[in-house]
Amino acid sequence: MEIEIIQGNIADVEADVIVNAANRTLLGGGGVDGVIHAAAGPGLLDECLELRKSTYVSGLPTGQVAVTKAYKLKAKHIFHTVGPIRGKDDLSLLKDCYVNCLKKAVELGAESIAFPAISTGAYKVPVEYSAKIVREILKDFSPNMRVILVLYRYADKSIYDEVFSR
Ligand code: AR6
Repeated sequence: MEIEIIQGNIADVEADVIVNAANRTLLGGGGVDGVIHAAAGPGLLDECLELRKSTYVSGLPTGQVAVTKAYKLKAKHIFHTVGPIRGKDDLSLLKDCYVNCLKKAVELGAESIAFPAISTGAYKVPVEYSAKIVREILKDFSPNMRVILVLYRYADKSIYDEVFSR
């Protein structure tokens, strides 16, 4: 496994899988979710609406993953996952987001996957907590895959770099 930590906009990253930090409704929002929907185009919202009618009638539960096509993104799939909200949910569910995405990526034969720092924006989870969880998970993950961790803020990339250098 190859781990890359980069600063940038996740919608510009080339990878088989782009992970979206979604919300339960699957119908879009701000942050990463807004950027991914805007870059992918309207087909994505249509597919999400269909998923809500068929598979996730009461919304996507925190920690689980829903797969859609990638539309105009340079990817094969978008994985939508909902992180825990600080002060409301059990933060250990953040681990489920990453583990379930990685398992699904293996299942689909993906060779690369790009993650944002799920829950560290609107959902207020500290970036250092996120970095430690992600590092723990990736330490135990053996499949031959390129994992790209995309941080939007330079300060957040520095925190990830520091935690991964320990
Ligand atoms: N590329 C990579 N990372 C980004 C980008 C980008 N273009 N834009 C922001 N970030 P957030 P959450 C960083 O709020 O905390 C949405 O409204 C950002 O700096 O996108 O899981 C959804 O619809 C932060 O570090 O996701 C949900 O309602 C990280 O991505 C809710 O927000 C996550 O920030 C989900 O909140």
